[in-house]
Amino acid sequence: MERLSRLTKQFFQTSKSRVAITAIGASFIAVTTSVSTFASEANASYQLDWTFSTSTVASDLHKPWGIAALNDDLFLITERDGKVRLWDNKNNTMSPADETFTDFVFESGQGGMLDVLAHPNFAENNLVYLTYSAGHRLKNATRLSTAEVVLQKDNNGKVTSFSLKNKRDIFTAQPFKAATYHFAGRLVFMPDGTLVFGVGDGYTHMDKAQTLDNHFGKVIRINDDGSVPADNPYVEMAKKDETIKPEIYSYGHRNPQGMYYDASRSVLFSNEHGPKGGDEINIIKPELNYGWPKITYGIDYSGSEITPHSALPEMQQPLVNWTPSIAPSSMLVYEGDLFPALKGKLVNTSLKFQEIRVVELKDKAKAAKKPVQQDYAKGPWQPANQWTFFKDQGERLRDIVETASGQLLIVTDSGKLIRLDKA
Ligand SMILES: [Ca+2]
Repeated sequence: MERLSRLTKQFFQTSKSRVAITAIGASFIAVTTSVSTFASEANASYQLDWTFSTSTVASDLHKPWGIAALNDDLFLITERDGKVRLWDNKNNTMSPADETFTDFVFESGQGGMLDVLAHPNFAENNLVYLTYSAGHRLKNATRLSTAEVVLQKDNNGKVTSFSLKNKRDIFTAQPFKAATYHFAGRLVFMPDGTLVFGVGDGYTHMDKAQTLDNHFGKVIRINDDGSVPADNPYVEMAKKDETIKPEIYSYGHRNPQGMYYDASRSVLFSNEHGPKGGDEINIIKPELNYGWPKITYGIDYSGSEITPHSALPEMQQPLVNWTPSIAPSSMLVYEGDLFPALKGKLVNTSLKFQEIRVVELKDKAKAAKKPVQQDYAKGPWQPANQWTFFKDQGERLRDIVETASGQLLIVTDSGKLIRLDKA
């Protein structure tokens, strides 16, 4: 913490101002554009040359949590009370909220409307997936529903409004619990068409992350209709023991946040919240135990020890261990050409550290120029340099998505939608 605070003071922003975008539509505002040219370096041996302009294109969202592309120009944004907005990134317009989900979403503590993701065949089926906490204070759970997006367009084909219809619940984490912590919920489609997402340990159910008779502290994998894929790791076990949950893909998680399938490496990445210290990036593989709460590099918020172990046999070590905790919230692997410096790097958003944390991975086999012993989960990948950007915004960054042209869109807890573009 000490070292990072010191380093972030080196961060500065140039004062170059750019033209603000004209406001269009009901609730669109565009505030500033400035150019950020330098980052403080978390533990880097070279400077990452990432220069970008920053525009706050909306600032009246209610605790936005998820943002997802429907196509090149349109994005859905969830708000914690269950409302959903449509952002037109070409015309810079924000729709009025759709309220289909507000009666079904339990907004309290860390709960509420969570993530949104479009079906890979969205252009044909208009389907989106939404996660949220359902229930009430004494009995709640992470739930996943689908809905169809209906777009109304004017004569020029420009979208004028949207609505959601045919809400259908396809997964509810079991069992229900009390209290309103650790729901996880970020969604990702795998290349085989299955849908993967985390369910948190519920905070008061951390020990259940180690057993297969519940969904707490798990990464879940289901088909796009909610059914269980036949090749899930515990399907056969569940046939013999009905207490086993066949939706489980991996276990021993605390509160998974960002999830991203990196097609170039054929790897599923996730970051997750540790307790005080011990935040992690993991490469997620089926049937593996990621250790929580038997192993962790963190301690309890009270300062007491959760476990004496940071490593045990048959439990995965994190790919990246962030101690102190940066509180990651989402992640992507940058694939675009707009910011060449970011290509192939892990771009993580942070709540507590209020920054974008860029992580470089190194292929150790390539570095050694010969085959090396590979870990089943991690393959040849190991973390190299890390850099911190965006600290000057003073915002808890909640979700990030890359547009077709390589821009980055970020939503913040204070209600902003910020666009990073070429400087
Ligand atoms: Ca772990």
